[in-house]
Amino acid sequence: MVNVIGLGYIGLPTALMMAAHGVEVVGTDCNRELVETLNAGKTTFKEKGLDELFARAVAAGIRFTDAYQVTDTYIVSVPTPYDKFSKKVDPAYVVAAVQDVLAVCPKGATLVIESTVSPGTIDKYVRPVIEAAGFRLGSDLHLVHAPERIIPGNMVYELLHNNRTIGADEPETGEAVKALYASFCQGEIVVTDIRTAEMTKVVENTFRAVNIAFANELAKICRHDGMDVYEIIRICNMHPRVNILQPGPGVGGHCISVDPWFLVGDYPSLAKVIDEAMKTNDGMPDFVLNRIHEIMQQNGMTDTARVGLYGLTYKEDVDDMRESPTLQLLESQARHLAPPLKVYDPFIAEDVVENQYHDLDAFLADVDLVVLMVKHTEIRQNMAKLAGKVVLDCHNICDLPGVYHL
Ligand code: SAJ
Repeated sequence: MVNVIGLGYIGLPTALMMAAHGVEVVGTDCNRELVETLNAGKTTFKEKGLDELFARAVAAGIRFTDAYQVTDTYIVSVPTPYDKFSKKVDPAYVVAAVQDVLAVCPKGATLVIESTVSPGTIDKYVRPVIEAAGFRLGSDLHLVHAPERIIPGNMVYELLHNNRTIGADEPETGEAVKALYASFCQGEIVVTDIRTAEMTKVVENTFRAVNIAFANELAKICRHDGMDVYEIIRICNMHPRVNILQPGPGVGGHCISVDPWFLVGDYPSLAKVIDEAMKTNDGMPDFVLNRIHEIMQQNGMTDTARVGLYGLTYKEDVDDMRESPTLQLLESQARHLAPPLKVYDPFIAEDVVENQYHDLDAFLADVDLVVLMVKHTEIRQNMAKLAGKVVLDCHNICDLPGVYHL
């Protein structure tokens, strides 16, 4: 039996996927309300294919509880926040979960950490806790790091098809955990050591962050001299060895906007390109704010103009607002005297900010300048409704005449 600890964005789909593929799974989370919701037959966030997967897992016998189980395999998938000032990972939740596992687990069990951690975290924070509890690593407890790689918005597909990395101290343990993941994973599963697994995960997200920062910097250069950044990137990407990502209003989410900072925090004098890239991405909401003011001036709009932000989530078609560029922009805007911004997002049902709307038509009826912060499918399907508005399109998705870009 596998006990999955932490039933959030990664732990829940992983637990469900294993259960749906014949593994006996118990999901544990310290949040009782979350456990009750799952036990009432409801998922806790929106994700393509998740409800169907949930139904399959429940039919296969998955259970949810707040209690840690006595079993031979544990998968820890709890959050790893980072300290905004030191830029270092905060391993407190991982360490607490490991301690709770150690309190119940039999000798010889395997403990898999799925949470993303900065390179060296397992050596520095996890091994000492295990040894202090009287467990000998490699015999009393087998330690593994299997970082997740699935992208919100396409998690269920990617769980099935992505390649995976398993870092283990002993190759036999790595192979055993590989067999467990192979119960559902159709991708290649590479077995390596723990430190390498930690590093690869953070490097993958850092590569994407730096590439996006490059696109964002190009957008600024092109804006400065009136060039079309999208056309330039499109043509460059026709070269067989060039693949530039897209500029945007900022980089959000709990991964690309966080993980690269671990490297900056741990190697401040070495991680120069990464540091600059992260600052470029973090500066994008302010860049958008400046664009809003420029466009208002160009259209003779005064400070009483009605300006609306379309989108609150960190990216399209998810309900996750962590590190959202829109929230960052609103925080910056609050420091200025300009008029309050109106906000709407079809994925956010509860009121989280001031002047928030819950209906697209009502929102559009109340704004003159619309800023497309997120490219949700909903707005792509309703572009015609933007006719007659001044539009700042931060994702190059609107083909109405006269639209402004980054
Ligand atoms: N973004 C751009 N331009 C782009 C692509 C993305 O501005 O061309 C922005 C998005 O709008 C969003 C942010 O970047 O605000 C991050 O979105 P994302 O879709 O690039 O990535 P995440 O954070 O949802 O998921 C990433 C993925 N990592 C990689 O692709 C290397 C995913 O595979 C990881 O599993 C996930 O991080 C994670 O959990 O670490």
